[in-house]
Amino acid sequence: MTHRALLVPAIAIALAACGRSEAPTPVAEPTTTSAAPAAAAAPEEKILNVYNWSDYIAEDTIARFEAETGIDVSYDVYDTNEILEAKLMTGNSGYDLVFPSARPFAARHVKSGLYAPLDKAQLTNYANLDPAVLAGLADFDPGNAHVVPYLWGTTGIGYNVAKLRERLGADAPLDSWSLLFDPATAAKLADCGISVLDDEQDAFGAALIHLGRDPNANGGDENDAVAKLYGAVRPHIRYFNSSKFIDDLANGEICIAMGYSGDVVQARDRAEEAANGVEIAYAIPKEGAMRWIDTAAIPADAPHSGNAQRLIDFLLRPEVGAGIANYVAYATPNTKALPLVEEALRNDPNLYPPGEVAAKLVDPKTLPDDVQRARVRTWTSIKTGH
Ligand code: SPD
Repeated sequence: MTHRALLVPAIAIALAACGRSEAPTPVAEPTTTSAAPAAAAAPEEKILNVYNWSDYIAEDTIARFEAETGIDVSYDVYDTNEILEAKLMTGNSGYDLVFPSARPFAARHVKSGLYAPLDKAQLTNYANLDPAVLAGLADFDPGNAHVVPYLWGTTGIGYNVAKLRERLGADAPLDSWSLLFDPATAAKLADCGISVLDDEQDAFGAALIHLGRDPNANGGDENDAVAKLYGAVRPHIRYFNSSKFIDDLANGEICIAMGYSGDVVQARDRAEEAANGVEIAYAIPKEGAMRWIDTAAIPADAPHSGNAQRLIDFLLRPEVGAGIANYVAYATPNTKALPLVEEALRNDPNLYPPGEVAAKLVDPKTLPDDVQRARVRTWTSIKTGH
């Protein structure tokens, strides 16, 4: 495997710093969704360019695929949907397989004709996918023609158990958004380090849930309410970033993070492996949390779409899907992989939430364009502090 970038590419960081995390200019009209199936009949050169979230695949997945197929994989990573979207909107990204979150990202990409239709005849393992998950994606992708569910999770709180107990006492609840949004509590945690995701959708969602509001509400005073909430704790937040918190939690550099479920568990595991005495836990706050699903899709201009199909099919194998779910601690939508997932993960209510926990989870909706743009503007000003 070639790593074009092991970490988030510098160009992506530069784009983000330049405010490219704002909603991109909408693509004018859907182009076409009736192009030829993704897998071309002619043999392709044995190359595949993959662009995935960081910390989102098992150590050996790509090496195994390369050994089996002889396809040389170049594997780049990003840590926000906005970075991926900016590349796709620019066109000619060179990527053959990407992993957008379903709503609103994959939904608007499908609408804009950014993805090639899948050739399901080539996807021999497609039937392994949970039909309920597929049905949940079909409203924006009729017939599940373009995107394949990859992994899902929630956005909650990762924390250093000892440092929070030291500062908040033995009886303080550690499963509440108040840890981040109550100014008095955040002030007590500021010295040991608070981080927040650079994820407008989930950061807004968490704030609105804390305020007892609907994370998908629009048309009211949500932007002002969210800006005010973050404004009150902004001095206590060390940084906004969606991947750095994993190592920082594991090393004890920060003590609390708004984080993605599997990433926090990876932080816990890294601390355990380092035997550094840091104990990390993940909580879905009792007030509720955002739940999301990430998908795999082939850009319409992918140079090696046939190879991308082969990797999708490989990822859908039960043992491969389970290997990934075990390694990254996110939930798999692959019903055949699920029994192969380690029991400790499968039975963890924070990772595979049972009914009563799931009832508190909120799935993001696609908001009207003007509402979305206003949210992104508000989010940018929250982060920059002006
Ligand atoms: N390190 C992998 C993180 C994946 C998060 N994807 C979903 C983001 C939803 N806002």
